Amino acid sequence: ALHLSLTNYEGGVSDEVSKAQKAAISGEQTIFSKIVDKSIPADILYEDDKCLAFSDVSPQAPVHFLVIPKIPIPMLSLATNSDQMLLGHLLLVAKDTAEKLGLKKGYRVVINNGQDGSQSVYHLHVHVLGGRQMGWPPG
Ligand code: TR5
Repeated sequence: ALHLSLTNYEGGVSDEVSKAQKAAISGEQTIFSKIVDKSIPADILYEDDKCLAFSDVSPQAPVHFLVIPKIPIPMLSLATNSDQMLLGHLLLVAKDTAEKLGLKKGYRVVINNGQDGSQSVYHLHVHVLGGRQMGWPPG
C-alpha cells in the first residue's frame, strides 16, 4: 500500500489545510468509498456505473458538489493513461450537473492534489463551486 507521510511545516494554517497536511494515503477505505457503497449517506445529485456526484458536506459556495469515480484513484497524480475516458467523463458529469443545478453564470472546477494542493480525502474528486463570484488567485 502507498503511504505518504505529511508534516505540518507552518503554524496558523486553516482547518482544511491542516487536515490535508495530516491526511495520508493508506490501504484503508476512504469516506468516499463508503459513500460509493452506500454504507454512509450523501446528498447524491447524479449517479451512473462509473461515477457519483454529491453535495459537499462543508460547502464553500452556495452550490458546492463533488464528482468522484467509483473506483478509488487516490489522487490525480496517480491517474494513468488507462483512466483517460474516466477523467473526461468526470468533467462532463461536472458540467451537466452544474447545468442541472442552474449555474448559468458560471462556476469553478477544482481538483486539489496532494499536500500543497490541500487535498484531504485521498479518493480523487472534482470540486464544482458556484452561485457566487469566485476570486482569483485561490488561497
Ligand atoms: O480538500 P479536498 O480537495 O480533499 O476535499 C475534500 C472535500 O470533501 C472537502 O470539501 C470536504 O468538505 C468534503 N467532505 C468531507 C467529508 C464529506 C465531504 N463531502 C460530503 N460528505 C462527507 N462525509 C460524509 N464525510 C466527510 N469526512
